Amino acid sequence: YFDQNKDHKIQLDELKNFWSKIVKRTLLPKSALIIVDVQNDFIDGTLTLKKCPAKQNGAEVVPVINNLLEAVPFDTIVYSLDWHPADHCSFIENLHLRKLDQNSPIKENIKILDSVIFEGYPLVEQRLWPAHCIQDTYGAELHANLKRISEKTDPLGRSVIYVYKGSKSEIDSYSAFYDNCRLNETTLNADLKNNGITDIYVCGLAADVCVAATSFDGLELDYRVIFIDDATRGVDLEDIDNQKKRLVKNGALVVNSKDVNNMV
Ligand code: VGL
Ligand code: ZN
Repeated sequence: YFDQNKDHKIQLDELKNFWSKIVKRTLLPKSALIIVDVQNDFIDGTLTLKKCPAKQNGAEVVPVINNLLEAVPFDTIVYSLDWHPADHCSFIENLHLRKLDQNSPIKENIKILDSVIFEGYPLVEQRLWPAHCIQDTYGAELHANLKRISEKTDPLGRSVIYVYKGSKSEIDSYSAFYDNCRLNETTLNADLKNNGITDIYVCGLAADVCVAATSFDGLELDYRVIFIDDATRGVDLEDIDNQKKRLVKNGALVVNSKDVNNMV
C-alpha cells in the first residue's frame, strides 16, 4: 500500500485524513439547507414563473422554507442568488451583443427558452431568458417575506453562507457550486466541507433549472442530497419531472418538507 518513494509520514497523514473523513461522514451527519434563488424576479418580476410553461407561483415556497428554517435544526443555511451584470449572455435582450456560432442549434426567430451557442465562447448551449436578477436591483433581492437567518443573532448558532452566481457576463451559472462550463467553482463546496456538512437539503427556484443543477453537483461532490419537492417551483412540468427522476437515479432523495423534521 505504501509508496516506497514517498515520505511515510505524509502517507500516514493522508491515510488518517482519509479515514477521519469517512468516519465523520458515517457517524456524524451534518446538514445544510440550500435555499436557491428565492428572488423577486422569479416570483413577480421579469422572469416570473407564473408566465413560464408550468405556470407555477414561486411565492408559494416562501412559507414552506420559513417553516423549515424555524422547525428543523440545520447546521448551516445557504442563500444562493442569481446575480447578473446587465450585459449578461443569458438575456434575450442582449442577443445583438454577441455573434452566434455556426454550430448554434437555432440562428433565427430566437425566442425565450430557446438555446443558442455564441461564437468565441465555450461551446456550451446557452438558454435565453428575459433579463433578470441584475445585480443590486429590486428584482435580484431575496423575496421580502423569506426569513433571513443572521449568524450573529441566531439563537441556534447556525452558520450562514451567501453565494452569488452568474456574475460574469460571458458565462451562466445554474448550480450554486460551479458555472455551466465548470470553469469556475464558487466557495460553496469549500465552505460546506469546512463546516463538516455531509447532507444537503435543496429547495427554492427554479426546480428544473438552478435547484436541479445544484442538486446534481451536490451528488457529484459526495453529499447526500435531499430535494425538498414542495419547497420548489419550476419552469416546465415535464422538465421538473425528468430532473427529479434523474436525481433519484443518481442517488438523491426527493421528499416532502413535512418529512424533513424527522431526518435532520
Ligand atoms: C434560473 C433561469 C435563469 C434559476 C436562473 O434560478 O433557476 N433560471 N437564471
Ligand atoms: Zn439567471
